[in-house]
Amino acid sequence: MDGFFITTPIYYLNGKPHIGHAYTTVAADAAARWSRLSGRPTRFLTGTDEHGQKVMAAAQARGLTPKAHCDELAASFQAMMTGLGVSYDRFLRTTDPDHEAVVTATLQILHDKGLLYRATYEGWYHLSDEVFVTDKEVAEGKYEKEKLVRLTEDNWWFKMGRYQQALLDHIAANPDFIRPGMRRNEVLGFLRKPLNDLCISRPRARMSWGIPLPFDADFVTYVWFDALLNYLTGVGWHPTSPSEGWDQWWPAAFQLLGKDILTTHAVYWTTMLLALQEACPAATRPALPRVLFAHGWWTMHGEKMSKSKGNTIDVEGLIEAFGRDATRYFLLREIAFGSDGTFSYEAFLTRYNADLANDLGNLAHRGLSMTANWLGGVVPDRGAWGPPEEALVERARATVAAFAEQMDRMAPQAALEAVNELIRAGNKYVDTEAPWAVNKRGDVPRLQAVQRATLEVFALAAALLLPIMPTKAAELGAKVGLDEAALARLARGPGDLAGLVAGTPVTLGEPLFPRHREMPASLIPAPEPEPAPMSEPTNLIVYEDFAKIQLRTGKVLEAIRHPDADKLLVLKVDVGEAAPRQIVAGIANKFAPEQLVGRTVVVVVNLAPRKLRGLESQGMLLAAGGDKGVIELATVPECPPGEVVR
Ligand code: ME8
Repeated sequence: MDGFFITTPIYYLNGKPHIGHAYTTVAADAAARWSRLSGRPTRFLTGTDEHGQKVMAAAQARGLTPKAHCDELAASFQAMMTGLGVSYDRFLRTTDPDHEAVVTATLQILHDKGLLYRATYEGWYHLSDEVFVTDKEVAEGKYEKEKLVRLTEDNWWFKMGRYQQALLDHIAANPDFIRPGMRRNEVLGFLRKPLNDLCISRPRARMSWGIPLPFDADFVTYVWFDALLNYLTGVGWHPTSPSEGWDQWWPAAFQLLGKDILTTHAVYWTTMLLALQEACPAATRPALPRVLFAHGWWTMHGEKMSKSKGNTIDVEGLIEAFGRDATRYFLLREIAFGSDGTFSYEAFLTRYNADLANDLGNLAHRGLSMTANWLGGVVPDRGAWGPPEEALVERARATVAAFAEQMDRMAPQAALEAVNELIRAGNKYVDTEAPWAVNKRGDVPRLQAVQRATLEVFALAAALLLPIMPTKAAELGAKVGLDEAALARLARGPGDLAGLVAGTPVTLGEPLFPRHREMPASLIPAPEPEPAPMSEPTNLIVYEDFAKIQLRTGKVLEAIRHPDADKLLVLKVDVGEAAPRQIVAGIANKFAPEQLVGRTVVVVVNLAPRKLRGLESQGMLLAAGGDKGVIELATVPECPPGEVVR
């Protein structure tokens, strides 16, 4: 049987993981678990992207070597995944030796085939995105001017442009290659312009944290060229000495990604594979993945949640408050895979209470407690099973079919909606059949049928929830005597409500999804204190006191988040001295790092250096806003750096 291989992007180690990373990973995990339920050999790859400018800058800001920094942060991504019960088969780090070997060998084979060349680039370069930007893109205003520098530089290039037509042909022949359809159209739009070649190196003199080019010691590999190859390393591929069985996994069934990295996958990655088809011996020619699925973004207050904006939701807090399975459930149930969605704690609470505490909780309670009270606490015979139960069977069959179809097409939200409907139908059935009335009139065969049908619906719902809420689903199943293997059979079965064994004891136990009336206090941001009325200044100083403070204009050259403090940014500021100063400023609540680069600010330059959360700050910026926090920075836009301010 062909294997099922699914991947997530590998995440940059320039900050701690957040809900966005959890999202893609949990979606892939649910798909992998669903595939495993059918007995299909399944492989699930995730990991971390560790080379390049962003990661190097983050490490430098913490005074750590890139490797030490990455070891620490990779562990925090692994911990996030463990916390969410993610069942990856490999967590690949791009600093792993087998990956570095694959990158080196791939570069060599493409070089030998004449698909790489060295040439001088003259033009715009975007510092934080690490991309070369055309004059046209600059004219179109696609990039913020402050982050662009003019560069003349020798580099190695991949002949990407020559695969443009092949890529277009592939997209035309495989309508599901890029999903959803709107993303496919975006890529087609992008490919209407001539496709340029891709710069795949960075001069070691400028950026040394990368895999060396095997044929030119002056360069390291561009981080995206290195990172994308992880998908092949992850199955044991190598251009000349692959592991046996790599082609059981490749091509991937699904490669999941956020819409932010659509072009790098649909264009760079795909053309890299096309080039490898040209350069590799027959045995290692990699096909194109079956589906590239670009999902939407979680936003907060209308903005993409991201490490650089600092508006992220902490996964750990949610897990602590609601449990891993409810967190997984919310992420996959709340928005359609492919669309954007707004994260709010209110929405989390509403969804949790409505679907899990109420609907599922009710069905469990009714099935289990009435069986315990009136039928000796064991799964009853089918008794006087009749038309209402048969109608429920029809319903269950349709649910199982819909669930499978939606999971297979990577639509977990629609799959879960089908389960919700089954649960609601089960509750409605109980309302209509009123087992309390049946019990009252002493009709045991009917009572048996109603309780058995209710428990069967409950068991089937638990089975279908297995890939989404693995821990809770197993606990739910255990209440009616089903182990995971039995649940898996039910999930993949016909849905004929015949999964339970009469006579098996049932356990009511504690509710698995207790109702939460309000969000736990730990997750709610503290209210802002009332501003104190402005008072007249009291402690007057003389001019000589003021003159002690040396102020100078400074241009912000770089800005990144402090790796260990949410409120702090770490800036490199040119104040007219030989080297820029590092200034740590408590302004992350107000500004994203990229908003600051290029601004000319006012710096106190004779403040004694001090350490803020482990990083030395060599000065201070002036800003407006009192105890309530920064409102705006004092800036002098037209002024060169290093001027005295008085
Ligand atoms: O791009 N909503 O890494 P990255 C939904 N290293 N998903 C989100 C999200 C959000 N607000 N924020 C992040 C990189 N993601 C590269 C990838 S692959 C060879 C190299 C998820 O750390 C989403 O999957 O910036 C997105 O594509 C990914 O995290 C980006 O993670």
